[in-house]
Amino acid sequence: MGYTDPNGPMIYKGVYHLFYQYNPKGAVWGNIVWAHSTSRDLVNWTPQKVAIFPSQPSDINGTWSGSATILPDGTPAILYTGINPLNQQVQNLALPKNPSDPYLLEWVKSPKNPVMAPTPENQINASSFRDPTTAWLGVDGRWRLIVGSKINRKGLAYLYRSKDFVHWIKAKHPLHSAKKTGMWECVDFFPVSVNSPVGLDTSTLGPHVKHVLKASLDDTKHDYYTIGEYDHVKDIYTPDEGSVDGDSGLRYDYGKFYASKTFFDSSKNRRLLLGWLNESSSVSDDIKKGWAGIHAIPRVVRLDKSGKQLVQWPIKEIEKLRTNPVHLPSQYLKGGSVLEVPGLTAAQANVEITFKVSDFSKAEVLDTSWTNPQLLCSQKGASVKGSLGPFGLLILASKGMQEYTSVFFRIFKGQNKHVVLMCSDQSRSSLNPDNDKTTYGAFVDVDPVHEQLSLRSLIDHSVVESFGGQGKNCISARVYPTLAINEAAHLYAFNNGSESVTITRLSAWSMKKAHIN
Ligand code: DQQ
Repeated sequence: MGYTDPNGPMIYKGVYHLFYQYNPKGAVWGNIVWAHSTSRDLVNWTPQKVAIFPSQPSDINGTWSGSATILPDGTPAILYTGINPLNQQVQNLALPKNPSDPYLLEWVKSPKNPVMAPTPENQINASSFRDPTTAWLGVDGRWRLIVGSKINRKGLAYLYRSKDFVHWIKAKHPLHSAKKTGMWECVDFFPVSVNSPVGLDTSTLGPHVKHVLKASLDDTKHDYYTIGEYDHVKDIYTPDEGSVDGDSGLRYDYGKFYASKTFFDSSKNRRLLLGWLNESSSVSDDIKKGWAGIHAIPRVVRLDKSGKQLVQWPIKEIEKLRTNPVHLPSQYLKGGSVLEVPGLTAAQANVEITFKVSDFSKAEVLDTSWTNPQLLCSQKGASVKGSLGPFGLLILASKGMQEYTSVFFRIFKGQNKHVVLMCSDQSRSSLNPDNDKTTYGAFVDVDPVHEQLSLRSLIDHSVVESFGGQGKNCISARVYPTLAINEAAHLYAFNNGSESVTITRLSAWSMKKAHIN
């Protein structure tokens, strides 16, 4: 069975709902329906019956991604992309059959569908018009939402407005567009607070609010975002200076993470991010194992103090799976040394490690041509000795080190500050040659002279989700060890630099199994 994009996440009457693009017939993409799961804690999930499936002309060839909006009377409405008999992408509305049911098992499609469609007048490209967002309510009482598209290589977010949520009119101008970015899939648009960590309802406007626009770029299969200003009178979004559109801009995650979507969790005043982690195994291995595609652990997203990027952190609820804590005392980790974290089910664990570096005199100089962090991480993998780093974790490691995934830092001397590189190196993760073992990496905006360097990794058999610099940098990887499995998996801290570093904190927990589908 295969699944991909998270769709329509919401909380309704105390129940979290997650729908997702699902192929009931196999571990590959196809036959797409909206499968449905519910949860009270975002950790343990109950599968429900398929919520939305092809049944009308406006979706007979597919029920693709979309979003939920909670209307002012509390009713949730779903807008999703349907594929019509001409294989055109159109937008459809569905409402719950019985709004008093907190599980929202039955959905009724609007007789007015499709509610947005490409026409000769609007000139929308009918094969690139999909994934409506959660709508927000303007001060003029009209709803707004965006739908991703492209015109040649220009990616864009068409803006639609509606008074009644049923009749939608395309605005003259898109909310935003950017040249040479290709198709924008699964766009997301939401406010973030400038001076508070709390999340905001999607319709929030105000002086202390910035907006985030995210596009899943079909060309690169990564989720990119900018931070900027939303002019709610002109209905135009402008990224801040230095907030770059497209594939040289910021990413939610520098590993695998796609087609993500946020929602406002009104029960805890936070904005949560859900994303799809696809496989790094071969299609034939996916078919053999019978499933493909998982979702990342939900993350809280907020604006960083700098105002220049988001920070993300796994939801607090995941901590209830923690068991058997292991806390190691603060200690030096000499250059060339390895330290096992004992007493863990290392194949299913949560580890938090913090490093302090005191002597920067030997830091390698950052060559001005090293501008691509992912490339730098693959050239300077875990086995390449440095001076300040690589130091970090060896995850899902076999006893003889035939297999391991390493997540680590390197510190360089830049022009007028030190530069921290964070890498997730999968090159030795498995003896199976058929996996994609690309190394991932990104620079982390922390000053190692004044701040300690923290790393948290959530490990779950084939998944390693790592958060560097308190969530300033996230890298998720899929790995398929053949030896380092279950009880044979180990976890180590390591330092392969010439200089010592201090581990000021090392806490790890085995993680219990959650109830999932
Ligand atoms: N997946 C859906 C589309 C979306 C794409 C189809 C992104 O709606 O653009 O399954 O992964």
